[in-house]
Amino acid sequence: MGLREAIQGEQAEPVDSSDPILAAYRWMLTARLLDERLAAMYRAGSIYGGVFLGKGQEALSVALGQALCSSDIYAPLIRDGAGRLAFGESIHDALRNCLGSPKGPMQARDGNVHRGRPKEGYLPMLSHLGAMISVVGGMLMARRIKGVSMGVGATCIGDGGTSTGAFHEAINLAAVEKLPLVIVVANNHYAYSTPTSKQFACDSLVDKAIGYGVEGHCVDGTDLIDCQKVIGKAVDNARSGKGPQLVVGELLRLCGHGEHDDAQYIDKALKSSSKGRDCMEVAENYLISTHQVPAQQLIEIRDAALQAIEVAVEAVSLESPPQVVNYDWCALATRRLADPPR
Ligand SMILES: Cc1ncc(C[n+]2csc(CCOP(=O)(O)OP(=O)(O)O)c2C)c(N)n1
Ligand SMILES: [Mg+2]
Repeated sequence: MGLREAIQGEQAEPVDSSDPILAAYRWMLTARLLDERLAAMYRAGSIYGGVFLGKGQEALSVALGQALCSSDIYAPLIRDGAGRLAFGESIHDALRNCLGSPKGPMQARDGNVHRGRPKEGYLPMLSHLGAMISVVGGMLMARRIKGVSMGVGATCIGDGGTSTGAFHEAINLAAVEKLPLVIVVANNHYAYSTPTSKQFACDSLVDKAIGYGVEGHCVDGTDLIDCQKVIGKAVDNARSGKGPQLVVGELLRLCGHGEHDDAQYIDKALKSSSKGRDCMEVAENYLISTHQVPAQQLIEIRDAALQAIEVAVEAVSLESPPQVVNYDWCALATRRLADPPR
């Protein structure tokens, strides 16, 4: 059973397979509005820990979530709200993690970033910095050894994450094993406040692909249409036996590292360059001027997304808090967490 079937009834939006561009826009917008709502709740003191947003990365993120099938493996990172919705996560589940509801996929153990449903091939991240590549690679190897259909395994990483040993070891082994693995790098030009010039010396991150013997692709991460085309091709390549694919999206994080960070260190020239474009505005302009979608329809999509978020906020806020004293602190791998109660 895929994620979408497992959470039936709580999806953000129905899938509009007749128009994948409009479907992607819905998920991007819902993710952006949900992020804004989470930031407001964090500032109001309703969310403990951190809140990390994906503002500016929605086009790249959604294109991967949308290119996958429900039987594939998907390991998103902290800025992948749009991809999560496209893969089938519900707004309710996203909120449950942040608000500490035991009905959430991680049963109130974790904050907004570590959430998933492993049984459905939707993995909670261990770390932002490269750990998930080897987890996805390991799951693909397990499927191969068991002789079950492998599908595609996909994960995301930041520019900073590509400098870690975890990244190197995992992509190297995936290449040797010719795994159907897609790694999407969101090059937002900063790892927290460290610029790319202090992270690596190659001209472009995609240059790393050839060193590992994998296929590399560049994409304008601010352009939904380009993201859908390039990531769609990378996923098709992996599915048809061409081995691991590395996709590097150029964009900018349009917010701080987390909501505690004002991002004043981001270079002004970069902000006003094409990399600093807001992918939501780029998508809206395309939808209206080229895709012939009436502006009124976009307003209706926004209203519907806002309403869906408010309905979910109200419902999840009423869910009982965890009874920590009586809680059975069994490990993640046990059946109870892998299959949370509905
Ligand atoms: C081993 C380790 N060191 C440091 C951190 C703290 N940390 C989390 S994300 C991050 C920056 C990651 O930058 P990048 O990979 O470019 O991703 P981005 O935040 O830009 O999406 C850091 C330093 C961590 N989680 N794990
Ligand atoms: Mg970064």
